[in-house]
Amino acid sequence: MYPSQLDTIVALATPPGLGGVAIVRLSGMEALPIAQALSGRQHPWEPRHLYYSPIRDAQGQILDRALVVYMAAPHSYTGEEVAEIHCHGGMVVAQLVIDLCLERGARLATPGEFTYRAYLAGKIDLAEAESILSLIEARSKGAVYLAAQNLGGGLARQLGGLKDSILEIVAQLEAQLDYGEELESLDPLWLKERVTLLGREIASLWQEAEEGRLVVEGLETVLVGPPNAGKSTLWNKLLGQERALVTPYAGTTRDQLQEYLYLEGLALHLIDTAGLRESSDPVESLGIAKTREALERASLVLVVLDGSQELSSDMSELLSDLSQKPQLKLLVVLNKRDCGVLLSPSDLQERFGLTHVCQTALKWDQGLEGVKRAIVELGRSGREVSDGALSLSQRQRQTLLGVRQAWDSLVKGVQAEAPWDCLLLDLHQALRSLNELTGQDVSNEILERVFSKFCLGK
Ligand SMILES: Nc1nc2c(ncn2[C@@H]2O[C@H](COP(=O)(O)OP(=O)(O)OP(=O)(O)O)[C@@H](O)[C@H]2O)c(=O)[nH]1
Ligand SMILES: [Mg+2]
Repeated sequence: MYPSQLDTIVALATPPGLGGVAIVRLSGMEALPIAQALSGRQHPWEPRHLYYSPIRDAQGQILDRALVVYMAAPHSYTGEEVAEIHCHGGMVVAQLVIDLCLERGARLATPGEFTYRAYLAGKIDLAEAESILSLIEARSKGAVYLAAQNLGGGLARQLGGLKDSILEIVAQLEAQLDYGEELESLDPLWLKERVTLLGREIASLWQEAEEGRLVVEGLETVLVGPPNAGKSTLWNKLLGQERALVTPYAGTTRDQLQEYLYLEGLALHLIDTAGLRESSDPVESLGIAKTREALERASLVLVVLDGSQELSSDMSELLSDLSQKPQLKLLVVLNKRDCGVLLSPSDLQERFGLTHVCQTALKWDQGLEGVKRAIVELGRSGREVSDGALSLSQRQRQTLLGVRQAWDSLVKGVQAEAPWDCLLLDLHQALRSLNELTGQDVSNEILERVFSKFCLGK
């Protein structure tokens, strides 16, 4: 997948562009000789000591003064010889330093190659590599802490106990198959109890992963309503910035706008949509079709209505549809209170069995706090209490689903008193999926997929 692992690789470890400092990172056998050549400093090179050195080009001309550090194998991120040159940030300096490294025999690293080498050297397992990616991509404080839990092999440890328990059942069943006559027969009650107990553990892992997904991705929250009701006004006010266009003309928003919002620790993926109405304008109609798609995916819907107007039959239909979806959290905002009140919260609550209705005059900042409180209350409600949250990549969630499915099939088998070898098939499948989850048993294709997501220089 990657070009030769024997090469010394180089890349910018910090984001490109203007900045105080840029770090050029080298890994491989030639890392130290190249750093020595560039800095003109032969020895001593104490590992992990920063040396302040001029950096010279091939003609001996100084192009920067930098801090250079060397990390001896195997005590480095990649487990190899590593050197880092902390030069001045900017568009050109770091690129020139990289060019000098290339001239001296290094090769440009491919995205994720440093972390891939760390994985090959056994410095980190695949689950840790994925957590490093989650950490880099984290958009909230919660997501950072969650990803950090898995660094240092946390996930493998957490799942180790479950794996041992499954292996214990496997050992018992295999012994029965191989030496059945010589052994005391297995107590079916013991088996049933173990399988039920571990099933509960797997279900709670799933719950924790869902909780984690919510922290990382945010609750899918969609603003809908008729045109001109004030959806974009609300979207802007919640985010505290004038991002969406707000005009007195109905049909202003067409493309969906999305942002992440954090309210009292609750992460929301907040989507502003085109107002729902019959429209002959083809562009607006496309926007409206997208609104309907977003509604299908939503976990929380904020229906924004102009409370100074009668409820239209469209909106009445929408409210009765949405209020019948059992999993959906629904908040109705009756806006434009300053223009009069034709829709009262109690009336709507009664008609549609709604729990959360707010009255606002968003243009004048009235009622915004109430909307925020209702969002937090709804966002937190109905979430099953679990011990914690688990940060899993999409790939890992998929494998955890595999564990669940194998276990469901096992439970059915145990209930139907299926033969031991049938039960063993499910148990082995669950183990395979668990190993895949922690990255102990993965194909090259999966490795490639994981590492290709990294940015250059990581
Ligand atoms: N009087 C009054 N006007 C408001 C209030 N909230 C929003 N408006 C105005 O209503 C108009 C429409 O607001 P938007 O936020 O663009 O409405 P929208 O629902 O996003 O509209 P579309 O994107 O066209 O679907 C703008 O002129 C706002 O300034 C309010 O509480 N009172
Ligand atoms: Mg709008």
